[in-house]
Amino acid sequence: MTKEKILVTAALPYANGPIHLGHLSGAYLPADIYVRYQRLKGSDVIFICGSDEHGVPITITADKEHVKPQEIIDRYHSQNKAAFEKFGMSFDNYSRTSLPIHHETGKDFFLKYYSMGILNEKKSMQFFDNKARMFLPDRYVEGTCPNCGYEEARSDECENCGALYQPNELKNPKSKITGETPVLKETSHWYFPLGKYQKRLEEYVNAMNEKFGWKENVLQYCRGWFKDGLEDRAVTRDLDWGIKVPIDSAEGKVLYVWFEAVLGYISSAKELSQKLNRKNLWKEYWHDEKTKYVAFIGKDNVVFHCIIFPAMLMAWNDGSSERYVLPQNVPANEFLNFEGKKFSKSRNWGIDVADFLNIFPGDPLRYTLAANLPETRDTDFYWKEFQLRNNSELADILGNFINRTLTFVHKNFDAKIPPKGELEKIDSEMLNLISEYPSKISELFETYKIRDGVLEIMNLARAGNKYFNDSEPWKTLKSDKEKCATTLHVCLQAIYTLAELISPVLPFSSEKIFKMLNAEKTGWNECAKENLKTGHELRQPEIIFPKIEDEIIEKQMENLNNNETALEKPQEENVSIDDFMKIKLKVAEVIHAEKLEKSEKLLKLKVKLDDGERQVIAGIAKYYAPEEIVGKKIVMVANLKPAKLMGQESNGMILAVEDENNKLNVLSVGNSVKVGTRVR
Ligand code: B3M
Ligand code: ZN
Repeated sequence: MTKEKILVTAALPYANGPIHLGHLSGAYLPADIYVRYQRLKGSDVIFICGSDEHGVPITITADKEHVKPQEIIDRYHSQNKAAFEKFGMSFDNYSRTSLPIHHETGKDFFLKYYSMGILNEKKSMQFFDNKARMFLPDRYVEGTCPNCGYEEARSDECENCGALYQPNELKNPKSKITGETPVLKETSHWYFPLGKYQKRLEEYVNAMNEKFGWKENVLQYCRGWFKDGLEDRAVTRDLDWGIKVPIDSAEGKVLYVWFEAVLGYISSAKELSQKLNRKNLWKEYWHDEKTKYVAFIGKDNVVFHCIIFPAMLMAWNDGSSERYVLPQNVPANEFLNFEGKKFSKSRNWGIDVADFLNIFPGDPLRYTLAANLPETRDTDFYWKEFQLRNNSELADILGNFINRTLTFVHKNFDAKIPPKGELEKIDSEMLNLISEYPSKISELFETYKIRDGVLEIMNLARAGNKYFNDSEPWKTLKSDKEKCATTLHVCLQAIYTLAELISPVLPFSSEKIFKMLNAEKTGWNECAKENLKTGHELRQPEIIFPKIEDEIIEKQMENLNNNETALEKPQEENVSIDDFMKIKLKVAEVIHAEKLEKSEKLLKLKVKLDDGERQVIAGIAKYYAPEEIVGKKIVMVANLKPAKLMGQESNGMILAVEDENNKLNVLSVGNSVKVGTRVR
């Protein structure tokens, strides 16, 4: 039988800050468990990752610290690489996008598209800083929002009120580099014609989903993008940090970071080939259509991995006989929060991976995260839960089962595997249960239900404890030694199987268990067989999962709360009823809606109120087609100061809420409510 060839990638973290537990839960831990599992299955798998070292945020950090971007990426590349190792990530290669091999790869792709004639060059107006003599990326320009007057608004979007506008509408623009007023100047960029691939992409996503079952959350994101319609995307930027655009007329331009970052998966595999001195190794995976390619990412990266990257590979494949495989599955996770709030570096909310592992080394973190992976919805890390999972599951269930069995055998059977005598019902049932486990867990891991798999493995340890209790070996030791021997024999088989099945999740602990068993792994499909022969000698048992005391956890919680820096936002204050009543919330009926030209996000609405009709510009175009919103009775702020958005008058604001899929839902009321009714 030929082994299945599997290529696994995990999102390349930005070398712009330390990774945190949320990153581990989102992409890295599930990827590592999956890869370790596949290796035990005997699959031919390579596991690829690396640092994403370009992009504007890195240059901003460098500016802030008055150092070169190189210094920032060197720092965080080595920090993150070390943290991953400590956490037990088993990448075959951890590369960097600043390496020449990656720059060449990025340029190759650009030139391929360029020579195929599929890139469009388009002109646009962008802010230019005369003093710094450079075009300013959006995040380098700040000004006053034309809508709400917020003074730190971005060049085309206001964080405060959500308004979107053209750069020339921003009032008082300032360059964040020099503080000078930038001027609008024409520049040109190359665009990848994503829209042309829409039909093929939809077919691709549907086909993969039918064959391999994509996750519902991932499909929803994709469908949302398809529904809005894919548009051309600029693949170049005016910046001097990144991969230089490899054509003469592109002085001062680099490839857009997302365009080249995804190619890091290819260049990292190339680097692995070099390191192993097997020049074509990477091609054996990337250029073999039978390769199963699985890309692990967090939910914010879905569009890049399910739409843009596949389109880029399709485009390459159209123009080359060396064809790349597309992702067969992209099992993206939702987010992990920390004690009920989003991780935040600036607010000091959360904990670095390295710091965590210094205090709690080894597997307890992997277990807690794995048992609570945000596979279908956002989840939270809580210190108390971490303690509970360690103490009541790792220590009291798994650790206890192993420890009581091994100590018993050491004490009463001379540290040797006792013989299996005649089997009673309870023994055969336990052996049966053990034998079902590898395929049971396989089914879950193969379908990316990593969390369920982990919890299910723990159930085998639970069953082991129950079997031990029900068999009462401490009694049969005196009354029926043969039966007692059988019980311990079966318990030891269970421990062997557990040690192997849990090894993708708890690699460090699994190693310790095998050491105590004085045995080696046999592979996933063999691990439930009788691998420990009667008479085989065991080593000294040790406690694998020490309990974590209350004080230690309390100290962590205290640190967290003490270190949290107050939000820059003003403290929340109660408002008086008079204040509230100043805002006129009213029911209005949408009588007309149309897309606003040149805007992906805005709909132009005509609404009817008790005092007549008016126009409102609403940022809901991604979520509602015009015909879907017409006829709805919605709730709006009727007395908001008029504003101009993209040159259009807007009189009022429509209320909406975001659901857990980040989709905006407009607040609406039943048809029996009259237009103009106040909401209070
Ligand atoms: N660096 C974004 C992130 O870390 C980005 C991923 C790149 S994957 C090619 O979320
Ligand atoms: Zn604003």
